[in-house]
Amino acid sequence: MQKILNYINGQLVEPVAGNYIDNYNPATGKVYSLCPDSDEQDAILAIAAAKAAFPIWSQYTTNQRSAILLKIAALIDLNNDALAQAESIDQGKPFWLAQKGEIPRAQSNMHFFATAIEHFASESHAMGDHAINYTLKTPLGVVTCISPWNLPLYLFTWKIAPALAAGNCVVAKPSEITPMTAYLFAKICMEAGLPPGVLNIVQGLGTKVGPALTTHPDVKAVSFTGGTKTGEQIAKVAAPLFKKLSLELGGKNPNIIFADCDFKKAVAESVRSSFTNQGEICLCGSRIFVERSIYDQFKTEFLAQVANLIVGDPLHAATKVGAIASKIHFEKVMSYIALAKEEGGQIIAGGHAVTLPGELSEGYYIAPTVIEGLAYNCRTNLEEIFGPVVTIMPFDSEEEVLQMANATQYGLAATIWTENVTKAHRVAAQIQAGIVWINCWLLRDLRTPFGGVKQSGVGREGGWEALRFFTEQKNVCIKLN
Ligand code: TXE
Repeated sequence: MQKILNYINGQLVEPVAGNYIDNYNPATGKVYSLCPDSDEQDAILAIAAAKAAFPIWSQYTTNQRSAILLKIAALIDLNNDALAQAESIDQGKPFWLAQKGEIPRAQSNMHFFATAIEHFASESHAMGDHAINYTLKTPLGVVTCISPWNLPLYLFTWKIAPALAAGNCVVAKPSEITPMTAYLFAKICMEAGLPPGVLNIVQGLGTKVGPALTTHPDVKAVSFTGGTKTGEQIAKVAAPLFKKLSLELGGKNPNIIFADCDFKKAVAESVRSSFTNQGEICLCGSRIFVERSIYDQFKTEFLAQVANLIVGDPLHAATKVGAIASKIHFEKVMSYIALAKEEGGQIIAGGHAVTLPGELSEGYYIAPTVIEGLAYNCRTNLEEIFGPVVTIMPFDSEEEVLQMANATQYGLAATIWTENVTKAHRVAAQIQAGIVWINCWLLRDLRTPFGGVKQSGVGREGGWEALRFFTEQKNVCIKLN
């Protein structure tokens, strides 16, 4: 049985206590590897290694740091298909999604910040001829990056790249549900010549290693992506210690379809935004609001396309919906389908688990599910399900749909379909969200600020925002005469 290892001080090492947890392949429901069951000792070793490496790494020029990060990006590209297969087996997503989307995005994350850092300059402000200010941007020191199981390598590198580029040393904690590609990434970093201790990866349960990674005095910042509840726990322990915090949390995103939309595009893209990655993307549009005059037509066409989505072996090219990432999450999603029925919803597509033949018979599969007839403010429409489940409902006015869309505790993303540009801008301005897509979904420019409002998180990632988060700014003012 393959043993995944921690990556500490430039070495692939066993957890100090020698304990491991089973790592499942969600497509088969079988254990296929072992993940280190690290504890506080491992976290402390990793933090110490990062601290020891910081004087060296922070003194590298941006060009030297950039060169190593570019090598890592090139090696991700070289290993794209192997990483994609590992990701698909570990997380349950279709191989083609990892191969064409997520692993190339991990490469882009590394490449983007390897080049951005070369243009992240200090600023100066002259006060007439009697004084001048300059603002230095210096790395923080040791930072921790904690990532979830839905887009494992994609989100892992999204945090690590800016942190390293800015000159910090990192202790990273991938999800215990999807440890594999972080382990393969460690090997890539060793091959690229990343100096020992600059990046350290501690595998295992967040509840076990998390507290040390979020409260240790040498940790200057915590960048977290995951559930809102866990974000709350981390904030509770890290905020009183005045650590910088970036929290990217859950979402319950509205997908608003006006009658004057490009109908064909709106339907096709709504199928994509509902069920890509089994709906396990916090940016998915899980609440579909359709203007009443086209509601029946949209619903008919939408359901026809949903019916064509093949639930299958994640490694098969025809599969559109793979396995749910874990048994626990499978049960959570199924419980929300049951709740929707209790709340008076009608299941108009899916609504059940799928049993596949042969060695996949014990895998975790759920049919793409569409539910109508629910109140906009029932639990099913307010709480994050994070699976292949969407609700659909009509609306009669802009005011009504804005009130329903903004009714949740979340505010991450929103999608608006209309060909009326004035309406698009007006509605986008009133949606409570950090990201709004108009006539598209998940179209990403890495320079843009990424993050949510309300209980979808605090802070922004991406572009200069990420580099600002991972640096301190010091203003020096010099009197000239
Ligand atoms: O979260 P958890 P999950 C959200 C998504 C969903 C959730 C899925 O909407 O709600 O994340 O991720 C570690 N101290 N987003 O269920 O449990 C844990 O080991 C320190 C939003 O995995 O929060 C794992 O590595 N760490 C996002 C990580 O936290 C702890 C995009 C996340 O686990 C910990 C993706 C603790 N006490 C998912 N407890 C966005 N907005 O971009 C757990 N962990």
